[in-house]
Amino acid sequence: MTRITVINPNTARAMTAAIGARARAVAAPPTTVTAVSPAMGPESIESHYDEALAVPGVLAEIAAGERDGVDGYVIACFGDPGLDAARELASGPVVGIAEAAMHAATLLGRGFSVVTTLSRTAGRAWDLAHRYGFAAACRGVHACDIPVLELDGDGARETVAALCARAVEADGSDTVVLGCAGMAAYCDEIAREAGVPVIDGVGAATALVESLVRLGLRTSVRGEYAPPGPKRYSGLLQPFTIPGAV
Ligand code: 5HY
Repeated sequence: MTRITVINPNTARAMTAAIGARARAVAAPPTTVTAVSPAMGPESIESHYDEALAVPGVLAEIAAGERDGVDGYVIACFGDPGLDAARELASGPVVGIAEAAMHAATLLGRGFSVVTTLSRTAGRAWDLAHRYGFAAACRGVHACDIPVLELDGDGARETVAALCARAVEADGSDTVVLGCAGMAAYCDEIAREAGVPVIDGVGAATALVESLVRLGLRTSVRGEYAPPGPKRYSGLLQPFTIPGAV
């Protein structure tokens, strides 16, 4: 049995439940999916400050998963917060939803548009496209300016769907990447209206982690993702001390 933990880095429980439902809809038995939110962190992630403060909670969930023998992880926030640090802690694969969605998009078309939440998060999406090697494939990033926790509100789906259609026309792209885990619930509906593949990172990342585990592939422990060495952390971070610190 493959055990995947899908981490919603924000603390919005309803969003975690929706993310878990989407991941379970994609995973195939005998894979089991557990969706979690950290006990600490921002209620939503819409700024660099939010993202920085989400990372300790993500790492705490990875450490808990390692104690429990979890096979792989999804970081279900479009900024992929803590992804590299999580890979230093995890023995199995760790995949971020932005990373997964962008990879999937480039397998389905030559150029993709990202439709995200607030305009201030667009730079992060561009940064990730460059980091993951998709600067040329990312044709545009468009913000619907709906706050993360209002994406399940009246009219939000319609607003996102209309922006997806406009983005494809404006960018000349042939796929759309949804730039928030909170959009996962209406990915299929939007895809039917958009007329192009619309990729939700929660589903893409879950499928990727499941496939990597099935292939027997794990995070490399050589080089940059080697486990962190023994070290003391003080104050609120004391629980993150790496055993073996003198
Ligand atoms: C997300 N924030 O997927 C991102 C989206 C964003 O709380 N979950 C969040 O706007 O960056």
